Amino acid sequence: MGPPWQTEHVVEPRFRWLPRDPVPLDPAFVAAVRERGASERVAAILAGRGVTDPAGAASFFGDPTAGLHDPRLLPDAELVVDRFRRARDDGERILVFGDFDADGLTGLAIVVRTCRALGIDAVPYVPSRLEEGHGLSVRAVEAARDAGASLIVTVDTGSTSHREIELARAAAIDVVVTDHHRLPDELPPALAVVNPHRPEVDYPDRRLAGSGVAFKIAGLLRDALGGDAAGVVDGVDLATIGTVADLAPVLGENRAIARLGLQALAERPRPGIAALLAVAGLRDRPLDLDTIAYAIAPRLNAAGRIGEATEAARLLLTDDPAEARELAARLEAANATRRDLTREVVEAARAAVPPGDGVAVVTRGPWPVGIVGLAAARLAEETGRPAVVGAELGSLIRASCRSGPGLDLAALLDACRDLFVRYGGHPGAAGFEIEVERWPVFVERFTALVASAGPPDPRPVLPVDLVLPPSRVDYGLVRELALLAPTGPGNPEPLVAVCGLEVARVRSVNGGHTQLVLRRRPDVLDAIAFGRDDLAGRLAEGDRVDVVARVASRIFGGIEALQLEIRDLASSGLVGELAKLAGLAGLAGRAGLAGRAGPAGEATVAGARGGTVGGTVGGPGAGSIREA
Ligand SMILES: [Mn+2]
Repeated sequence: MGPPWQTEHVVEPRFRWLPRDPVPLDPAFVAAVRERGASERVAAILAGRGVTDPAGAASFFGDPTAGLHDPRLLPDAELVVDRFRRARDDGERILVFGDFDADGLTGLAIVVRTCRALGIDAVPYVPSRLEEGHGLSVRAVEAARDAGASLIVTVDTGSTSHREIELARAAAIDVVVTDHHRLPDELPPALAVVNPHRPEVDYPDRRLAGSGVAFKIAGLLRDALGGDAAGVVDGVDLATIGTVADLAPVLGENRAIARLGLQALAERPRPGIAALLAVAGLRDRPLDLDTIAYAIAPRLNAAGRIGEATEAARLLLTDDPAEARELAARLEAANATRRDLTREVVEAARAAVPPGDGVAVVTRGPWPVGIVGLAAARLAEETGRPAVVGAELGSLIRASCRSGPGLDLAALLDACRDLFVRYGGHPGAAGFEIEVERWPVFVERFTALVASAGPPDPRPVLPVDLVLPPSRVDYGLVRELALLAPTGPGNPEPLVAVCGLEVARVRSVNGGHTQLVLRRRPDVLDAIAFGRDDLAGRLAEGDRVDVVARVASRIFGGIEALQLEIRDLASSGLVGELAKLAGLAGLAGRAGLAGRAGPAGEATVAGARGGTVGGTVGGPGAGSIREA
């Protein structure tokens, strides 16, 4: 067979396959990983994710409770304990103020439940996204005063609420800030600021989400004030939901939280979560972090996006199954509305800015503020260009911006700062508020800035963890990669590039998928490409392909079988970087030769993405673990 450009069935990759840069591996680290039943290739993947030493390996694979740090290491921990003790002893009322997203709501539920368990009167308060926005609100301070609360505890927010905290102080209300967002140079004037980002504090892990900080506070209070309840791990299920919803990396202490949380969710789901899973039709499915990210979090967020998030807070606080069912049904309805509205906004934006028109998608309309971020994300993904979607609010427009890699939105907005009422964000996601009459000036300047930044590669990146010859795809690999679970943000599902497979059978299956049988010598591998019904028409028997896939093992009729869940597919040799790696690893053989004989048949790549691609060839023994 000739090179791929001479065949009829050339399939281009849809993604930019990005093998990770190699990083040198500490032999002690590799030894620690081997002790846990994994090989050097898993060590290489972990190193690429920032886990590089024996202690890191121990916490990654070891008992998760050992991965929880002492909450007394948190900044202002002692102040917090003293203030809550006084609140309990004096019968004070506390207003717990949580942000309206899933991280804030779960954190709020943790703190309120802990207070109540300790005999402290706690009132939950969730701000309105539309009317109060982010941060401690003046309205909440007034509500605290009216309710006779003498202490406000913020959750997942408050680090920049200097003015509102001053207001509370003027009303003789103490404020304890618990948060995980970046701190400004000047700390807010609160009684205590529990934020792992405080520069002078050496908390062992700064990656906690807002609900993670709340979970730590709960442990701190139970240990200090809880008597019999000291040492009890409670609320870890809620912290897991908040952590994953906030896309905090599931590594370090967050991984410990996630492992304990998944266990708690499976063994004793609280009524609100059980009801939410039931209305989503997911009650009997095994629960993983994807279920949280794609089913639980959007439903908790939906109420805040199209109405008031208070209902979601009530769902997390209730112990009554009947109330939970009723609230879950309402969230389900809110989620359906959210979905319809997002579709409407995306369609309206598409009509206003035809695809292929201009360097960026910039549009505005009378849309809910809770929806424009979702719409911008969808448009950016669809078009491969930055998207700005504005919600018109009288004389103001509140806009959300989204972009793929290669463009720094925060820097772009910085260059337009003189036009905004306020703005902020990250490279990939940002937002601003602007007066209506300044919008045209913004649009002109923003598109000029995007244009001068040059054309981005519209193809999204697909990180590749391992490059393997077909012969190395086996049950040993499946078992080893399973040790990385639970996977999620920061610790994604490992993807393997398998080079030089031959299409033995291809057919489309119901639901818009393509099923393949891929030949390697002497046997075949089953494969499925979800959402890629185009492949059935473009591939034919005998075509040679490279794939990037998740390696799964499925039980069909009592028999275990390997299955490649294909994330992307290309005609063999089209992805030059892989060919180079494959060549290094001795996979160049196109006639079904699966690498040179011997153990050096595998390229492990690890490390930060980007830059030049070079492979570390697995040394002697690298591929020999559990090889059949
Ligand atoms: Mn958060």
